[in-house]
Amino acid sequence: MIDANGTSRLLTGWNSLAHSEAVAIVDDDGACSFRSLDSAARAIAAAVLEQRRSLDGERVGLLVSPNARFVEAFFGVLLAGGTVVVLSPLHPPAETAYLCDDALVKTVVVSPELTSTLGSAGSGLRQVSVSVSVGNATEQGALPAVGASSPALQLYTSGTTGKPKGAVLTHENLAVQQQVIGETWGMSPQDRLLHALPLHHMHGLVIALLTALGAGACVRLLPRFDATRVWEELAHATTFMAVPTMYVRLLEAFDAADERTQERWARSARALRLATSGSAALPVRVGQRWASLAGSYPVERFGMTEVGVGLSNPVEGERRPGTVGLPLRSVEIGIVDEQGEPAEQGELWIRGPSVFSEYFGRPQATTEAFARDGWFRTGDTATVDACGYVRILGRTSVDILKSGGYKLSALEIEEVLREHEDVAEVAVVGVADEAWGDRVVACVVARAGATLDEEVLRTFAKTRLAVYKVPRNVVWFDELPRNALGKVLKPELLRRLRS
Ligand code: MLC
Ligand code: AMP
Repeated sequence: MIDANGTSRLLTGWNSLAHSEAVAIVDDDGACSFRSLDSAARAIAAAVLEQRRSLDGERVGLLVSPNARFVEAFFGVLLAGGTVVVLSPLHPPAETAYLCDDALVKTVVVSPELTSTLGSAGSGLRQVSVSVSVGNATEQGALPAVGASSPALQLYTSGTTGKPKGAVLTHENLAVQQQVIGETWGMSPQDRLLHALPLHHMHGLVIALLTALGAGACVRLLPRFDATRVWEELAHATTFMAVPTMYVRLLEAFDAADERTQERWARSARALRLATSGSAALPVRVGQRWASLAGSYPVERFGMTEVGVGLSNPVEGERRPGTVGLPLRSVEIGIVDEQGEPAEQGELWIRGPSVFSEYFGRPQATTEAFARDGWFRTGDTATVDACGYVRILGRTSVDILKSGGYKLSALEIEEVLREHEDVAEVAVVGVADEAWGDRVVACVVARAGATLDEEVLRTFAKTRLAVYKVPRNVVWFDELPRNALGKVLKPELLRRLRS
């Protein structure tokens, strides 16, 4: 349906590239042009539509490996008028089942090699193979018109209330991001982005993949992050986007390499037009070490699932280590105290056309996420320096952690650990760590007489949670420090863990 804001610029942008023979994706199987991706996307659209005229925003799950097929499935669902919900093989069936239930997913587009990871979550879902024949392609005229305000993507993000929430991003939200991030970072068809980020989050999917494709650039999609492979592939890239943990890993691999390899790798890093860091704070020491090899400090920027990139250091101009730079041209920011009044240091608020519309099926959480006049509360504490560069000082909630760039809810992890019969009490905290940002630690009081150990508890958690949410360490306590109301004192726990 076309709405008051017109048709989807995301899809008109895609259609304008659809006849191009330029290479859009290079994966481990070879190169694909925009034209061939578009033909396959139309075949997927026909398969998910099944004779209907439009999916009218219906949520469709994507459990597709990170290669050209992923892009075909993504645009196939959008061309059919659907909303993409990205699933991940990093999730156990219990978590996939939760996401599908919450999003009311009825159809999943699946890579044949990932079907088994659906497990019990697959029962009751219609499964469409990502490799449907291009001969099925729906003619251009048969595809529905999709409006700018239609939902395009539902990304799951952890919050302070237990289970992850589905942030609904419209076609216009994504089109604005493609345009403004592309402009800010000077993305062009001459770029070749090296991509090793997971595709079930904002960074890998929108900030990296969609922005590059929207600019007509080529994306080298790696099946997963592997430091040596990334170094080798950098020689063919102009652009690289990563989370801080990846820079830490790259520097470790560099230090372990022989001198000739180091020289070669450093040459590739120096030849890059742009290397960005985001999703978590880049430790200044790590950024400086990268700069000593690559000749320039990574462009650090701030983003969120609900916003996309909000602020960035400039590509041309001064990059200030330890800051996330200046607001993008589409973004307004405010820094406010607890009463919502302007303050030198306080919560960062963001407003603008890239900000999401709602948490799916959670009107109360949506209302709470916004302050007056459409300001989105980020939950980050920030301050601005004299030149307008913003510095992120931390989160307003001790229960939101960032590990390797993934946002995690301590409460969600605690709930799962509490299901183990030998756990009497549990509190999950993030211990500051240069490699991970927050290292997730479970502080556990075991039931009397139990013979629980760290590995048993981690294995138990892995059957219920994505691997990256599973605490890296378990520390045993006789009792947890609590206040008079019985609430666990997490700052006190962290102090004890440090001592
Ligand atoms: C992997 N592991 C993690 C982890 N990633 N544990 C905690 N936190 C993480 N982030 C676990 C593995 O399951 C494994 O567990 C062990 O660590 C070693 O695995 P590995 O193979 O060494 O790790 P690897 O798979 O290489 O993963 C590291 C990583 C990955 C940095 C590549 O974490 C990653 O891709 N992070 C990106 C997250 C991201 O894209 N966030 C964007 C959110 S959007 P075990 O038990 O087997 O030892 C956003 C908006 C914005 O934030 O601004 O961008
Ligand atoms: P997510 O919900 O996964 O999109 O994570 C968004 C959160 O990541 C933000 O609210 C910040 O806490 C954090 N974040 C993103 N980029 C940065 C950065 N450059 N520095 C510090 N924190 C960041």
